[in-house]
Amino acid sequence: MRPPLFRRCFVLTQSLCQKDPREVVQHAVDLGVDCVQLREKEMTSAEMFTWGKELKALTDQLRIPLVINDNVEVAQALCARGVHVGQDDMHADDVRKLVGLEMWVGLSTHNLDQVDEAAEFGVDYVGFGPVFATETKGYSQGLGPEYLAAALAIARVPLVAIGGIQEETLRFIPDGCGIAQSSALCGLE
Ligand code: TZP
Ligand code: MG
Repeated sequence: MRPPLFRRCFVLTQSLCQKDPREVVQHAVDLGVDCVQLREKEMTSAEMFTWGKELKALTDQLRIPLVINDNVEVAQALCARGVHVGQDDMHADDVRKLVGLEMWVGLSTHNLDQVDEAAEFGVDYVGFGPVFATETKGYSQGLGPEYLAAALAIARVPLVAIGGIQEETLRFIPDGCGIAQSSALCGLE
């Protein structure tokens, strides 16, 4: 298996931050975050581009990669390091054709079949979850750490666990698995 591209990704949504998101990013990086994914479901592309440009300058300065959730055009316009899509977004295969081989393509997965087929789409990593219950996406139940271990065992590309990963749940994440966190980091004060 290829080495992971990052170990701890901050899934950043401006409105979830308790203080200036730029300060939150800086704080998160001090805690060991080595990738930022910009996830702004409520913004127009223009708003996302404006905010993303500022964030890109910051992540460049901090020397960590910036990944854009869902919006391939914004990812390209920002020269982001990667783009992350879900099962209901543009198909990962088509994203790859659009962005070429340089940009990372990440894909969210929620079961073993999706993890298995992701490698065929030429993605660079998969997100897998929700591993635990999370209010961020309204899941009252997670898939559980055993299912995560099963996903990791069959994954042919690096796998990143997501959903409800907090200080208390971190110990259930197996070695070799990356993590992605939203609320735990957006809530930094
Ligand atoms: N996909 C599955 S759960 C989730 C996403 C984007 C949200 C994760 O957020 P949190 O706040 O770290 O539980
Ligand atoms: Mg999506």
